[in-house]
Amino acid sequence: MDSRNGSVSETPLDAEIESFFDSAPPLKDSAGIIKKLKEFIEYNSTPPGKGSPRRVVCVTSGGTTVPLEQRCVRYIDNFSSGHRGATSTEYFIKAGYAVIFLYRRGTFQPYCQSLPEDPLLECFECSDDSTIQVRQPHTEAVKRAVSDHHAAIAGGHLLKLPFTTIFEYLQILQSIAMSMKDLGSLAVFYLAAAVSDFYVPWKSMAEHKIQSASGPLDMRLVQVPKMLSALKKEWAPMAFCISFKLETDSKILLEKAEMALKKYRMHMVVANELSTRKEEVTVVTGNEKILVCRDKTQADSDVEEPLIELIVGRHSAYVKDSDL
Ligand code: 9Z3
Repeated sequence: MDSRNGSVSETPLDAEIESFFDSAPPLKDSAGIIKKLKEFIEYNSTPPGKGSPRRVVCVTSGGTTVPLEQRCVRYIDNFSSGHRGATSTEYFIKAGYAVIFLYRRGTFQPYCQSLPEDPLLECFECSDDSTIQVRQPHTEAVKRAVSDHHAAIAGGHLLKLPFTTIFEYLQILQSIAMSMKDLGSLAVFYLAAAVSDFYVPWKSMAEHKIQSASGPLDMRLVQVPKMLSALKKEWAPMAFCISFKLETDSKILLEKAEMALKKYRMHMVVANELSTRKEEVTVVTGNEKILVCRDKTQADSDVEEPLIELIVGRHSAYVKDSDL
């Protein structure tokens, strides 16, 4: 029996997923996260002023870590700066969506693109009377970042939830999906986070720092169960789902993306190659492959703007179809 949703597990996949969650370390402040999600979704389902319910998108961003020790000193990481997720979040909000931003701690944040790498130390200075002020070249960028970010949070358009490990990521994703279930087709998943394929189960993980004196390290990683199937089948079956496929070998990229589309019954798979990911992506759907490019005539353009425009259009058609 799955204690989380009361359903009986029949397939091996369900059993794998159940065992992943059962053996994961307990999520810190799980009740607090669920409360925040409930309030955010309730607020956006009946926004003030008798507006119609807002569409809600869960944007995942950044890479998950796989701890090698329970008192973690070492871990395996997945590459992702968080740029795709943070930028896409801004465009979704601009298009009227409420965004649940599930992000890796320390990665790019929405509205902070124009800030320098170390904003606190580079943007601010102490004046003679000890007040803190923004340094001249950064004034506009800081104003924009702070006001847009605060407006998104205060207006109930943005909820930010951080993760570090694969355990935290999947536990929070499950809570988000289950809280979004009742939104039906108004719910969207935009899964840009780079998620580990392999992990060390908590129970077989060394408690203390692994000692190098014992010679070469021999360690068994097991496969992370395919949560996209659970998301589609059980957690939020009516949601519009977009996953990402990342490869470094362009020859296999589209084939792998098509496989993912079919296997996990995604509505769209965004295929990208590591070295060109900021220039172009190919959106794979059931019957199309759509190349989406950054407008190269504009220096500060990005590929996320046309990508989110395409997704919003397709999602609108999906919502309309589901209403019939
Ligand atoms: C992506 O492919 C993202 O577009 C990037 C964005 C991580 C490349 P950045 O954060 O880069 O802007 O630096 N995300 C998904 C990567 C992934 O792990 N996909 C899995 C796979 O390819 C499926 S969930 O097998």
